Amino acid sequence: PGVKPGTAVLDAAQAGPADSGITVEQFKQDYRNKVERMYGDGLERVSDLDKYNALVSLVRDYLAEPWLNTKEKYRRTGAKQVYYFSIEFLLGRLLGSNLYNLGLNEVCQQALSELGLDLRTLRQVEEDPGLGNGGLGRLAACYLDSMASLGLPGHGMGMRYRYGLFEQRIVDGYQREYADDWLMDGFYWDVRKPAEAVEVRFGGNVRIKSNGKTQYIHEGYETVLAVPYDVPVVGYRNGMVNTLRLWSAEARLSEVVCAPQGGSDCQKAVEYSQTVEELSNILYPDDSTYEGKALRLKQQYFLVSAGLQSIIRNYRENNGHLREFPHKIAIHINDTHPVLCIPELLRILLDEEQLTWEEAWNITVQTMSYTNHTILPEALETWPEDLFRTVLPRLYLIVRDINEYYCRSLWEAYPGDWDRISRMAIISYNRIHMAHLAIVGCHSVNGVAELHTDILKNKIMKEFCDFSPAKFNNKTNGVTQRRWVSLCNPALAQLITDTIGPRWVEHPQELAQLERHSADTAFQHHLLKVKLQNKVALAKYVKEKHGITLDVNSIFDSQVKRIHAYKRQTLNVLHIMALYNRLKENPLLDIEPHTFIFGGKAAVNYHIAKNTIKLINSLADLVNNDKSIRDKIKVVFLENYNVSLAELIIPATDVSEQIPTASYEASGTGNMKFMMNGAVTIGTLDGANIEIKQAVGEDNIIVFGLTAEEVLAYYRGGGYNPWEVYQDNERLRQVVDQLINGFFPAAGDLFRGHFDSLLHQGDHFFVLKDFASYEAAHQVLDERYKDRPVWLKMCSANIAHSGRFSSDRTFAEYATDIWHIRPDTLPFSASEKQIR
Ligand code: GPQ
Repeated sequence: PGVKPGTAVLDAAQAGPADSGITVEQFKQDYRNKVERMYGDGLERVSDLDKYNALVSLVRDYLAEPWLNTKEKYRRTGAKQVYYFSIEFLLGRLLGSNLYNLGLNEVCQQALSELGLDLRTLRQVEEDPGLGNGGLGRLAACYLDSMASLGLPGHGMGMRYRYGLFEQRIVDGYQREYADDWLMDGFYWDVRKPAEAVEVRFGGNVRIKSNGKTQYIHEGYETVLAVPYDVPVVGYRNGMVNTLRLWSAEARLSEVVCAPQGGSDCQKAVEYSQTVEELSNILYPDDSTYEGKALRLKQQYFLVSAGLQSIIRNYRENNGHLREFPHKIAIHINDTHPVLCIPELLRILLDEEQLTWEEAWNITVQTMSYTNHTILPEALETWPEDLFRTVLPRLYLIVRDINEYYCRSLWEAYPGDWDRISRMAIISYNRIHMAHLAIVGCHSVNGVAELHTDILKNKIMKEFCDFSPAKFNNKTNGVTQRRWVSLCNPALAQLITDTIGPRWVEHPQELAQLERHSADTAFQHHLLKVKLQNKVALAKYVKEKHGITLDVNSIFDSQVKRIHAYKRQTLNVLHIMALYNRLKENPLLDIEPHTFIFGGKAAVNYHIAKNTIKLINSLADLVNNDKSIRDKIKVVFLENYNVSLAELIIPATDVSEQIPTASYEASGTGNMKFMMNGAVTIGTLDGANIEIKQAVGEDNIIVFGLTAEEVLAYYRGGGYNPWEVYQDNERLRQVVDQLINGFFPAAGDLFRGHFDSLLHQGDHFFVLKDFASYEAAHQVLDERYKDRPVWLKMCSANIAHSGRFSSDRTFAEYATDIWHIRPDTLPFSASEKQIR
C-alpha cells in the first residue's frame, strides 16, 4: 500500500491535428487562479491532492462549453441518441485521457512544468474509479470513449457505487479484501444533478381497476430517490462531450420521518435511510458463482427505472412523439443485468403513456438491443418468480404477459411441442430467465467474437436462433487505442507516428503500413528500445512496491485478468513448475531468462481461485529465493490489478498469456491490448484469439491446445480421463504431485483442492490435457525469441494488424447494423475539430 502505479506522459511532439486554442500562459494563469479560488491559498502551499483537484476543476471548466454545445447540437439536430446501460463501467483514471482527448495534454504538461510541477505526479493522485469487475466493465468504458470520438451521440447509464470493487492486498501470499473507498477524497469529474432526480418504486401491490379500460394501480410501495451524477465523456479532438450518467440511491430524511416506515423517531429514520442507500453502496464483486440476491435484483431495477424515466422525461421535454421513439432513441443492454429495461419501458408506455399493448411492444422491441458476454451457465441470470413478484409486482405482471404472448407465438410455430416451448419460455419452473426475456424483447442479439456468436447461434441459443434468425449477429469486441496505446505507451505511439505519420491515431487500420517496416533494422532497434524503457518503468514499480528486482533483459510473460478456473492460471503455474524442475535437474540448461507476471482479483467467495493466488505466491517464494537457478526465472504476483496497473504492465510485456479452455472466453480484450503494444500471444483457439490469429497470420502467434469443437465433443461424451494423461507424461506427473507432496514446504494440504480437481474430478477445464502442447508452444516461443530479428518482426506484425481490434471499428458496426445510425448523419463531422 502507498505505492500506486505510475502514469506515462505524452511527448510534446505527439500533438495531434487540432489544438485546443489555450496557450501555455493562459493555462498557467487559469490554474493559479483556480487553486487560489478553491483553497484560499497559494499554489506553493497546497497539497498534491489539492493541486490535483484544482487541475480537474480547471479541465472541467474547459470542457464545459463543448459539453453544453454538444447537448445543444443534439437538441437542435434531433439526432438519434444511444443509451448504453451497463451495471459496470471500469473507467480508469480520467485526467490523462480527458487532457489527451481535449488536445490539452502538451499545453498542460508545459504549463505545469513551468510552475515547477509534474503532470505525471498529479495524474497519480487520482483513484481508479472501481465501478466494475473486469472485461465487461472495461469494455463499456472503451465504448464510451469510441462513441464520443466517432462523433456518435451515445451515452452511458450506470451505477454510482459508493464502494467499488474491493482493494486486493496480498498478506502472507493470500488475497485479503479491503473496502475500495474510492470516493473518500471526492470525485471531481461528476456533477450532481438533484433537480433531475427520479423516484423508483419497490414492493407493494397492484390493484386492477376496470372501467372500460383496464388500469393497473401500484400501491403501498416503497420509494427510493435516484439522484443522477453526470460524468463528461470527451471525444478525441472533435469538440464532442457525451454524458455518462451514474445513479445514486438516496433517502430524503425529511420525508422519511413522516413516512409510515420511519415512524417519528430519528433513529429509525437514519436506519431507514441506510437501508435505502444500501442500494448503491456496493458493486457485487462476484463474476463467478451467481446467487439470486434480492439486493442485486433491486440494484438492477433501480438503474433501469431511473435511467428510462430520465430518458423519457428528456424526450418529452423536447416534444418527442412516442411513435418516433425508436427512430430517436436506441437502448443497448450490456449483458443481462439491465434486461429489466424491456418490461420497464413497457410499463411506462402502458401505464403512464396509455399506449396499447401492440404499440408499446413494437416500440420496445425496435428500441432495445442486447449483447451477450458469456456462455458460462452460472452467469446466465434467472430470478425466482416469488422474489421477482414481491420486489417488482407490476413488472412481474408485464413479464407474465410477455411470456404468454411469446409462448402463444411459439405454439403457432411449433404446435404441440411442449418441451421446446418450456425450454424457450421466459418463465419456467418458477424462475424468470433474463436472457430469454432479452432475446424476445430486443430486435438484435449479438455475441462478442465470431466463435462466441457461433456457439450462441448453434448451441446455447440455437432454438431461439431457429425461431428468429435475423436477430442474431456478431460484433467482435475492440478496445480504444487512445488509452491502450497513445496514453499508456507514449514512446511506442511516437515511434509509430515517426514511422508512418499520425493518421493511425484516428484511423487505426492504417497501422497496417507498419508491416513494410517490420524488418527494418532501425525500426526494430527503436522498438526494442521502447520495450526496454517500459520494462524499466515496470521494474521500478515492482521494486518499490514489492521489493523484488526484475531482470529487464528477461522475457516479460504476463497473465493479468480475473482469477478463474476457466482462464487457467493453473496451467501457467504448472508449466513454470516444470521449467523450474528442469533447471534444478540441469542448472546449465540453456533457456532465456523469464519473468512470469501475474495479476488479478479472485471473487470474494471463490475459494479455489483464492487458493490459486496463494499457489502463485508460494511458487514465487520458492523460485525467487532459490540461488541455484541463478535468476533464470522469476515469478511475481502484482497486487490489486486494476486499469492503472494494466497501463503499466501491458506496454512492458513480451508474451501475452491468453490460455482459457477453448469455448469459455467469449472474447477477451486484454489479448487485444497486449497485441497493440507489440506482445506476442501464446493462446488457445478461443474468443478473439482466433481473430487475432487471422489478422496476424499463424507465424505471428503461438497457438496450442484443444479447439472449442474438441472441448465440446469431450463434454458430449462425458469428459475425458485425466489419469491417462497423468500416467503418460512424467514431467506433468511430477508437477501435479508437487501440489501435495511437500514441494511447497509450508503449504500442507492447501493445494489438495487443485490436485483433486485435476485428477479426481475429471479436470473439467482440460489443464492436464493441454499441458504438453502448452509446454511445446513455450519452447517454440523461446526459439523465436532467441532470434531477435525474427521476434521483433513478430512484435511489429502484431502492432501492424491490431487496427481491426479498435473499439472505433466495433462501434461503427454497432451504429450501422444495430442502432441504424449512419455515420454521415452524425451531428459532428470528422473535420470539425476545434474544442472552442
Ligand atoms: N465478462 Cl457475462 C465479464 O467480464 N463479466 C461478466 O459478467 C460477463 C462477461 C467478459 C467475458 O468473460 C470476456 O470474454 C469478454 O471479453 C468481456 O466480458 C467483454 O465482452
